[in-house]
Amino acid sequence: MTPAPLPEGLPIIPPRDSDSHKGTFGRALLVGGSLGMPGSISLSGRACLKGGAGLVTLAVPDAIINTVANFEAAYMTLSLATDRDGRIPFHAKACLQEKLDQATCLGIGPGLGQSRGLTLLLSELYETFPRAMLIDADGLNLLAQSTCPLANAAGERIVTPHLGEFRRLVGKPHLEISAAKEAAIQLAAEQKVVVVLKGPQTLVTDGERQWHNPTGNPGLATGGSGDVLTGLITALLAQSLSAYDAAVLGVFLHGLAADIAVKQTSQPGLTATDLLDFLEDAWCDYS
Ligand code: NPW
Ligand code: AMP
Ligand code: MG
Repeated sequence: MTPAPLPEGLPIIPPRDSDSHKGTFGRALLVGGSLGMPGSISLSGRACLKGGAGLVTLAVPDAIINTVANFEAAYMTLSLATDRDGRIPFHAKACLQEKLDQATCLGIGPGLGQSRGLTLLLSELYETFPRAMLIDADGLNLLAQSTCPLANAAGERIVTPHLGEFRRLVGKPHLEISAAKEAAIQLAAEQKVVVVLKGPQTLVTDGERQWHNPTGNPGLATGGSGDVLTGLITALLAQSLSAYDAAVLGVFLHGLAADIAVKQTSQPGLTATDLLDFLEDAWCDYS
């Protein structure tokens, strides 16, 4: 069947040059995972590869390194020693430094958990990492607890909250979706970040532009689907898209993969792991 025409305003990625190599498509660094949640960052990692990043490294707590490494052979892993609570401590930044220096972009948060040390680490990375950085899941909860103003960023920043996470981020526990969309536009404009407010018809905004995403379906209402989105947008950052373009194209392809997937899996039968296998179909419809 012929795919539907692409909507106006969708960012275009040019075809790959025949002389390109893996370095051309960027080095993505993903930080996350904890005991009980090794799957989240693994899903992000594979999505990042399927999103086209040239090299992907996952930095995870030592307790889950084998589980994460066994999920996918094509990404690299960096094992981080944890504190007594099983959380990555603030001083892990020293172990991350070499990878941070090499990274084209950084994605942080899926399954990370929360602690005082992690709040300090996330704030430090937010304020000092000089290239694009995406913050999701527990990374958003840490940001909500941090005293670091969102505007204090050393590079482009994307936050990808669902409504519950957005309410925590702005400290308004009763915000309804329409008010949240207005607040997201205001937050993006005031703090100079890209906000991806996830849900049905995900909103992407940089405060000036808004993208109301037309793809996706309730099959995505399943654990781990947001973690896949994190990896996908991070992959697009690795390929040098601007933060806004990476977020728009990421949510579009993520939803499109789900729309293609449910024709085979049904909505209840779709899992985040299945979704990864349909990202390639989404790319085919896009190109
Ligand atoms: P309620 O009561 O359900 O209506 P949390 P999380 C509310 C990791 N994961 N979409 C909701 O309200 C993530 O990466 C690991 C969603 C509830 O009060 C995170 O690190 C997996 N929620 C961590 O788990 C697979 C909405 O928000 C709260 C909402 C926690 O992330 C799963 C839920 O938010 C998961 O990805 C909306 N549109 N609107 C793995 N395999 O390792 C309101 N809410 O508590 O931050 O939980 O999103 O599951
Ligand atoms: P998370 O809650 O972080 O796992 O993210 C869930 C992902 O699934 C986001 O990309 C949402 O936009 C998407 N999603 C969840 N529910 C729906 C829905 N009913 N329709 C379309 N997309 C959805
Ligand atoms: Mg999530």
